[in-house]
Amino acid sequence: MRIYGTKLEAEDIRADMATSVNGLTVPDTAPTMPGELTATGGYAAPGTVDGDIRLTWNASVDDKPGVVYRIYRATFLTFVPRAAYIIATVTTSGYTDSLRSLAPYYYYVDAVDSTGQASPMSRQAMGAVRPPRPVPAAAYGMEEGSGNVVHDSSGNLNSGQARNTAWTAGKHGNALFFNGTSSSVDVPPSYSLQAVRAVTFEAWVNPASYGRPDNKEVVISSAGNTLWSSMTAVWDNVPEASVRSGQLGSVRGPRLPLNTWSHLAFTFGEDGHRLYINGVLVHHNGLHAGEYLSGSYSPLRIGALDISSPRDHFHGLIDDVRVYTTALLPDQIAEDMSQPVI
Ligand SMILES: [Ca+2]
Ligand SMILES: [Ca+2]
Repeated sequence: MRIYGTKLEAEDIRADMATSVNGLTVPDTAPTMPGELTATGGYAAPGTVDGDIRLTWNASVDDKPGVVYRIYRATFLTFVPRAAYIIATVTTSGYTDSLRSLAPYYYYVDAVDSTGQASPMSRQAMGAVRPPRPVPAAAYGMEEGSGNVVHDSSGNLNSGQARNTAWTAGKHGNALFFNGTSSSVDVPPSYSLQAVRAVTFEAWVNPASYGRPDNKEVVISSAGNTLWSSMTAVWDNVPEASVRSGQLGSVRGPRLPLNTWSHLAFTFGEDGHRLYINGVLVHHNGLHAGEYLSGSYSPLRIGALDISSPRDHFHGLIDDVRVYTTALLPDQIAEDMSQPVI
């Protein structure tokens, strides 16, 4: 402790901090433990099992600049971090571990200061590369802006024919306006659209009205009597989705606002039906786990029901339609929401 009869300047205080009262140098302190270590696996590249795992942690605090971090990695949970496991030394609190595979990896991080003192070891984090992201069976950005062909950008050649629609500004770029009485986009059946065990429908919708009370305002429908979905404004004007003409029940959400863009996503898979609005799960019906769709050919219709004579027409704008024959996970739906179909 020091007591002065004068006011010290900052440099004097720092000088006092660095020396003890008896003139000895104050020992350097070790860095604090790197906090909140997380390891987040990215997707493997298509056709591979290789991807990146991103590590982040909270920076250590030390009394001097020049702290570096040592990253330890192993493939088994019980490993004890030591020098042989160090894969990298970095100066910032983040690291991308590239070209990992699908098996889990286990990590620790510690900090070393300019005098060689090490912090306590971080807590362990586990991360794994995710299997390649599902690719759509069909994806429509509706960017054409003229003509009647609506191109599929999935690579599966499932282009559609627009009937009685109008091009207009959309959620992202252009979109199609559906008049509520005769508009639809019709996509012929194809092998790539066969939904056998699972399906996902996604679209941005901007309803202009809820239509007649008996109108289902269909956004996407597919597979005739096998896969059926009406995604906005069923009998009481709320979004609803189902498969097999509703034989396995349905999922419903709160009414969508008119003249406003909302993102709708419907998934059906081994654990049932899920309906998401703006990326938020609003209804999960898991009662029919283990039941699957039939493998029949699957015509696809946007903006109307997929029967030979279209009905239950949607009124308003539709943009960025995606169809998968897998059930997307919630974070994958959020990714699609944030990215236009290109
Ligand atoms: Ca230090
Ligand atoms: Ca668009």
